[in-house]
Amino acid sequence: MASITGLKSRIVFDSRGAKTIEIDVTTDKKFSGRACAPSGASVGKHEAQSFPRNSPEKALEVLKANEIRFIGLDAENQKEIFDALRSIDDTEMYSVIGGAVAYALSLASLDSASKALAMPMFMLLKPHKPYMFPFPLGNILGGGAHAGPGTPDIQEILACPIGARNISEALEMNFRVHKEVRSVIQAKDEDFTYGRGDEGGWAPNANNDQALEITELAVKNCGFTMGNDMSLGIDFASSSFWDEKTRVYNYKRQGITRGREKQICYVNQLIKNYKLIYVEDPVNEEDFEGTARITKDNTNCIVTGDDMLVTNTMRAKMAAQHNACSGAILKVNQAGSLYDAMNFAQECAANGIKLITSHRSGESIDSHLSHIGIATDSKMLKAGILGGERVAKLNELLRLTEYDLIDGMAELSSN
Ligand code: 2PG
Ligand code: MG
Repeated sequence: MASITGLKSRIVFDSRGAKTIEIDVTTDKKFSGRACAPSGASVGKHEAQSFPRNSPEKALEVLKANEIRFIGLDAENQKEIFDALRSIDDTEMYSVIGGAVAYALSLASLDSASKALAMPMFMLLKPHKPYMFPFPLGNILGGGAHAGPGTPDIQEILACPIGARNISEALEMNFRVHKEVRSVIQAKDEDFTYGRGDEGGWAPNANNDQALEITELAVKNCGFTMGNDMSLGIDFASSSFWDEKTRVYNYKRQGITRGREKQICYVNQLIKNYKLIYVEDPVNEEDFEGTARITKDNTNCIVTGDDMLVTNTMRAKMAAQHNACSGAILKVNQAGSLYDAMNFAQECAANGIKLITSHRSGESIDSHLSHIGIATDSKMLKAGILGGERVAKLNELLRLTEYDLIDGMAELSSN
């Protein structure tokens, strides 16, 4: 056991320069663990609320008034941390203490326990083999809420190096494609300024279809065979351009709208044309039925809920009832604490829904995400592409090869 003997909390800034919360947890008076809460730009309606009344200061105030409740707890035991959080805040969305505190406290505790017990975080979360490396799902090109005007309405075009034999090769393949995408954009647009979105993907002046063509060409130019070495995916983040009043998907930047049926057709067509291995939030976050149709018609594609499931166990149950998703994004801060997120992971696994552990668009240089990806048997790790806060997670995967415990790359097709 690693007993919590001290807590320190502060306001710091994330990769977008927004205020967030960082917490240090000390165990046995000498082992210090740290975690910093990330934040999203495309936020699901049902996610945990980051801060009470949108105020990081208020969140710290609530934590400081209740610090004593965490002293003496076993830092490894996430249920104890969860119960203490719930003794302060029993609201559905952590609106009293805020999801940011729930996130940072639970991760910092585990980090500290990992140091006290001299065991990597992933082993504390999952004590037994098998361990596999998730495939890095690299954000190659994007738009939407992560980039400015003129960029695609689709939030992210993602690369997954399915033919990679090991994690190092996988990362290298994604970086190569990312670099080549820049050259392809440049050849088409001499005014391209090398602009990038929040997660490092290129942000060109291009519509959705052009963006996909650019990426496909870059994959070919690298000498990779689509569907063999490399596959593509898309995070539509479609709730961010779904207009509830007029009930259309408003592709503002492209100057067109699509109704529900047209959107489903468009998604199916893109999956077919580009042999997409992965689509995320292809329809709005409440359309379980539409997602179920896309899932049923595309058994070779991981149809994933992010804004739809918000790492919430009840939403995972709803998806299972509707047969709505073959994949689920796991973002701890959407759920609040690590305990909440691990429950969600169990629910997904029990229903044969594949997990994809994910960063947020606003991040820190923490690398805990990589441990969570391995411990939850995630098939993929969505961690952006470039920028110190993104590469921190990818490099941690490389460090973890030194444990000789991880048996290679995840099996993408099995459950
Ligand atoms: C997403 C994420 C990460 P955000 O939509 O999947 O890419 O973005 O953190 O802005 O929700
Ligand atoms: Mg998403």
